[in-house]
Amino acid sequence: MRIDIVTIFPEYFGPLSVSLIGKAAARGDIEFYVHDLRQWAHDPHRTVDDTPFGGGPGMVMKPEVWGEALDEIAPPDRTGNGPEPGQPDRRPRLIVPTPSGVPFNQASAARYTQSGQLIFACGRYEGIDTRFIDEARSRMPVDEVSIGDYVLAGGEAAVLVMVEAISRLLPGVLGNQRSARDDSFGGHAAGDGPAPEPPGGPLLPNLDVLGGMPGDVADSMAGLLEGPVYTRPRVWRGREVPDVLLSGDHAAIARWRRDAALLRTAANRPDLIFRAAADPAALSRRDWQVLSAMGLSGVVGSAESGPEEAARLPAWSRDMAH
Ligand code: JEB
Repeated sequence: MRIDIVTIFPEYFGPLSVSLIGKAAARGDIEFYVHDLRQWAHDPHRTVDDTPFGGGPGMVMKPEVWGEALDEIAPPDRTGNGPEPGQPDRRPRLIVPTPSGVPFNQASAARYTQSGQLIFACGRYEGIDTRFIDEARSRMPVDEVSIGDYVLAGGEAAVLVMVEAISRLLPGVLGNQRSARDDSFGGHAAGDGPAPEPPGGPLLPNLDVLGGMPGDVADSMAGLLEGPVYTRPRVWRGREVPDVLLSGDHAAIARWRRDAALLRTAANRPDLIFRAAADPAALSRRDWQVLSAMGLSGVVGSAESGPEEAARLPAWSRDMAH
């Protein structure tokens, strides 16, 4: 995959030469091109911003500079035509981080691994003149995305986050292909190929649009956060590793991990419990008993077990789930 990044702070992307992503880039599995936007500004001061029409605070990035950058990185003739019918869209895709974008998530990351070229446009100030986005959209797929509900000073940090989430899904980038699939949020490695839906339909939030792996341990945990993990020593500062993890009883270990994942999910992300509750296949009778025993993150106190428990989850979790 080729990744182009346009920014007024190219130094910000030094971390891309570090760790697994750096090694993948050194091998040529990912090609990074970090461009200084100011190379497309032609005045003596290399100006990239101007005052907003209509007034208001701050500055807005000029469309001409961004337009020239895109013309050079993705020439119009390479981007104008859509994909062949039935073929994946291999055109370069422009990704513009913005606080008003659609949420970027694990499914977005998995989808982006299918592109041959991603172009990230890092805004600063109050953002980029919207006519640049409109122009780009007439030439190629464009996504305005947000990495979360907080306000950054520019797109650079968001691009580092997205590039890391995407890169670790590329074949050969992650040392251990398995761990990309076993994560919370059901990521998988690109090139794993499609997988059948689990019985009862896709589990939530396995938002992985490309499918999971049959027989994958992640399948049993799809829709839940990861539970706690332990390594040696068996006792550290008086704190013991739970005996079941040393028992060699694989069924008991799987059940213990499932319970721990349920408890942590109910405590930290009740919205995910609510979503799982809407899927008849997602939670077993035993799962419901575990949730009831803890009072569904302290919200449900009943001993009954079944989807009716979901009605007791906080209203905000219902909103988040939809
Ligand atoms: C991304 C950006 C700014 C209004 C206020 C401040 C370019 N989750 C996110 N939060 N903030 C950003 C983001 C993402 N993705 C983000 C790009 C830019 C913030 N700003 C500052 C813009 N508009 C400028």
